[in-house]
Amino acid sequence: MSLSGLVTKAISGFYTVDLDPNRDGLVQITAQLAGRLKQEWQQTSIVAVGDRVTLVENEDGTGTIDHIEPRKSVLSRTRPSPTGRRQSVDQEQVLVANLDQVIFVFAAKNPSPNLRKLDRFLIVAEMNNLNTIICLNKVDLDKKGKIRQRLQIYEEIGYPVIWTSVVDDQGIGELKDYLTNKITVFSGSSGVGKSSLLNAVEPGLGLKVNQVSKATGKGLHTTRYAELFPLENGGYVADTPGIRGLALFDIEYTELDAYFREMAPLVPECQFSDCSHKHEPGCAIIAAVEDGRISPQRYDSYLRLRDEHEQIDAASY
Ligand SMILES: Nc1nc2c(ncn2[C@@H]2O[C@H](COP(=O)(O)OP(=O)(O)O)[C@@H](O)[C@H]2O)c(=O)[nH]1
Ligand SMILES: [Mg+2]
Ligand SMILES: [Zn+2]
Repeated sequence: MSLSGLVTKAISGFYTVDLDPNRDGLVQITAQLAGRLKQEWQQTSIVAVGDRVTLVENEDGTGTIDHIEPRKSVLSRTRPSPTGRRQSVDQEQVLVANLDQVIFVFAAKNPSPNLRKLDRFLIVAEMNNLNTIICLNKVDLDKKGKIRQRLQIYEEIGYPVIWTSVVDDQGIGELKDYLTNKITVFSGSSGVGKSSLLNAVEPGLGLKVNQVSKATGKGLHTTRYAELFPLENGGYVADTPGIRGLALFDIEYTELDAYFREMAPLVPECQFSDCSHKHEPGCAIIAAVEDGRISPQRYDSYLRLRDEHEQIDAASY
């Protein structure tokens, strides 16, 4: 019998598949890849959580995956190929496939938010063409609202920002509304409260909440594998392994400006088509920073990333 479903867990070649409704009433199956597919791909990202697959049930009750549907979206460590999954397979390391959105979680305190890091995350999201939501958790620790204020610029440039506190039960309902019927990836440094938020949204999940080290203010453990957890009201969430590995090693410094939402539309107005926006005359970005349309903090992030990537580029020749 041919079955279809969604891969919710992937560990060393064994895949857990949540099955679509079927004649036998099977709900979930553990499956491996057909040998033919393994040979075809020779890669770790052949199947990722979030992939839709078809499979056959074996006599011993396990499954064999014989087809993987093309991906609608991915969260990968590297740039996805615009022509689909086949060509990019050499470089692409997919963490989650077919996600609808990513929620970047920061804490108001313990650990303090690193907005530089947020700007990096946002570039990864823009590169992957993902809907992005920013969640500032632990707002109970932001008594004076200082951190909230610092995050307001992200709302101004069009990213939804949710303010939450697991302790004070703030914003949990709003967060829940965002998750319904979607595949959502939670990302952010260890210790910001991702597992706590997911447990608050869906008490049945029982995700392990980590201790934060008193000495460093950082989380002690990270979730090791990406796994999709089903939500009662429909949808799935993934509590990804620390996103530390989401480096921007596959990006050209000349295209960085395209991934800053508020800069991209202004770039064609620069006098020089190869404008670096660092010092050129007639630069539309510099003009926008000067008259307050672009935040100095975001511009500074751009400059730092640009320098960083120019150096990476120079070092690779
Ligand atoms: N004050 C405060 N602490 C929180 C909040 N959410 C989580 N924490 C604490 O932060 C620590 C790390 O939480 P955890 O969910 O494991 O973070 P994760 O590593 O991102 O999954 C734990 O000690 C939680 O109890 C919050 O809204 N306010
Ligand atoms: Mg966690
Ligand atoms: Zn310019």
